[in-house]
Order: sequence, then C-alpha cells, then structure tokens
Amino acid sequence: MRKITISLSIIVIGMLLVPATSSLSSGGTIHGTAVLQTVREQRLRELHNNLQVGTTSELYRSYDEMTEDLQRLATNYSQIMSLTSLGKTHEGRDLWLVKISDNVSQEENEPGVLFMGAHHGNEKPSYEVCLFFIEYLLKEYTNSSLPEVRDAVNSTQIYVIPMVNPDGVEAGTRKNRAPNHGSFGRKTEITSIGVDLNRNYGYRWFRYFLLIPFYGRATSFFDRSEAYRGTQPFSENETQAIKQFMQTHEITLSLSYHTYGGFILYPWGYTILPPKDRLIFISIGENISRINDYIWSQSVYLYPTVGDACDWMYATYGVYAFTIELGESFAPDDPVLLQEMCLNHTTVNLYVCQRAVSL
Ligand code: 0X9
Ligand code: ZN
Repeated sequence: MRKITISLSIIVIGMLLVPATSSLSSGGTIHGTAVLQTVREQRLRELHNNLQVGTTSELYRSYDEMTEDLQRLATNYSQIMSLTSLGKTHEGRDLWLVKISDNVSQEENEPGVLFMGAHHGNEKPSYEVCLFFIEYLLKEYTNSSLPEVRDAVNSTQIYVIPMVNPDGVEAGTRKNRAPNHGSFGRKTEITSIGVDLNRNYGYRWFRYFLLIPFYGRATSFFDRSEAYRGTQPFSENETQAIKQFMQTHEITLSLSYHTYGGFILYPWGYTILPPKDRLIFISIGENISRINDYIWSQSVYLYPTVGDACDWMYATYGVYAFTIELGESFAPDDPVLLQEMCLNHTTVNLYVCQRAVSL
C-alpha cells in the first residue's frame, strides 16, 4: 500500500487559509532552552543505552514482551505508575492503560494528557515511542528529577495507551482481527477480517463535509478495504474501550502516534473548514515542530478521513487532539532511527504536558 502523496499545493493552500500566528506561537516557550535541551538529550542518550529499544534481538517488542515490561514497571514504580486493562480485544488481549502521576491512585484536579500508539498494527514505532516515554518518566523522576519530568509527573495526569490494536500488531496488519460478516454485518459467513479502528469513532462516521469524496483512504463501507469503517460507530472492542475511558477521564490534550510521514495533524479530518481553536492548535503544532522538525497541518490536507480518533475527541470533549505521523516508513529496521524517534518524542511529550498545564 501507498503513501504519502501530500501535495505541496495542498499544504500551501492549507497554510494560506490560516492566518499568521506569531503572537500566539511564542506563548508556549519551550521550557528547555538550548542548555537544558543539551542536558536532556545527553541524559536521554545515557538512559537509552541502558534501556535499549526493544527487549529482544528484534527491534520491536511483541505484545507479550510489552505486557511483561509494563507489569514489571508497575510493580517497581507503584508510587507513580498504575496499570489497568480497559477491556479485551477480539483475540482476548488486554488493552493496557498506564497512568503516571504523583498520587497516582487518586483522581486529582490536574490536566489529563493522553498518549496513544498503534491504532494501526503495522505502525510499530508508534507504540515503542509510548513505551520509551513511560520508562523514561519513571526512571528520571525517581533517580534525578529533571524539572520537566518533575513538573509533568507532579502537575499533570499522564495516561498512555501504548497499543490500541494489539491483535493487529501481532498479525502485522493495519486493521484489527475481528471477523466481518459482509460490509453491513448481515451475512452469516465470514467475508473478511478487520476494521480500521481509526475510521470507527463516532463523529461524522460516514458524513463528509466540504471535501472531495474520491479519496480512497477517507473511509470505506467495503469490508475488505484497508480503511473499512465497521458496521457502526464504535462497533469494535478497542474503540469502545477508548470511548469508555474518555467518558470517565478528563483529558485536555492528546497525541495519537502513527507512522509515517513526519506530520503533526490537528482536526478536522472530515472537512476543510478550520476548527474553532485553530490558533491554539497551530501554536502547539509549531512548538512540536521546533522539536521534531515535522510539518504541521490540519489533517484533512494530508488526506480526508471520517471517523478518526482525533476528530471525535475534539468534537465530543474539546480535547486538543493531534495525530503525529512518525518517521519515513511504517516500521524502520534501523535501531538508530527508532532511537531518534523515541528521544525526540519524549521531548515532544514533555512539552505537551507542560503546555496542558497552561491551557
Ligand atoms: O489514515 C489514518 O488513519 C492516518 N494515517 S496512517 O497512514 N497512519 O494510516 C491519518 C489520520 C489523520 N487524519 C487525516 N489525515 N485526516
Ligand atoms: Zn496509522
């Protein structure tokens, strides 16, 4: 399959639709200036040498390896980390939710920040970035306490759902592994496997607005398609679990990690109309871009989608919800590239925690 034919002209049009935001963008100064940045990167590198990305000779952890790692960390750092299951996948895997905060067992009056990985099972760096961040926070908070880490843990409630689609990860597929019974679920026999979870959320699930509907990736009612939306909004265990999570937790800002392309995307995906909070989205996007050098844009300009996680979270709960498209391939086999992604996005994650406090 595909990707990424983002046309320059589309980006340029997108930028033109958005007024300059110099006053706002300086509002979120990245709280590690040059010196801090260097110290942090050095620390990250040292830490990384001990941690290793991936725990076996293979670069990416399996679901079972991830589960073991998370359980060990939850035991060793129980003061600031909790591990719970949000439910089970079709194949019976737990959907793990990690919370990291001081007073972790209490709901505090602190902004919630959510990080998600692997809506798509073939996009493995997206969960490694989340797992690296978890381990980094725990070790740094306990051993040295950089100001950014201390502030993030003490002043926000950090939630991480590293693997939204573990069945897909294990099978190496974009979609989950639930069987389909025809596109509308009316056939008795199994016709294909899997729903694109990032088309299954309940906002504008099948309604485009002001966009060119010929894009094959926007969504699909055809069950064999890689962008199959499912039989109805939230038809899948995984999206149900996230819906329940969102109903019971207050989230201010979220990053949904995917691969690939080097993009920072904000709602809307379903229309070219800009979101009401576009200046805030752009200001955050610009600051993230200073760290990872990715291009920020309203997500529709990459290509339109309906039923994605970020449109739904923003529409329903007002979450500043970003998609980050990591890197230049779905799953690089170069450990150095993966390491850089993990390091840079640890800095990105710390920045968004800091920003969530002032939103
Ligand atoms: O298509 C998706 O779900 C995301 N891209 S991926 O290559 N990882 O599959 C993009 C979702 C962001 N929304 C829009 N581009 N509209
Ligand atoms: Zn994806």
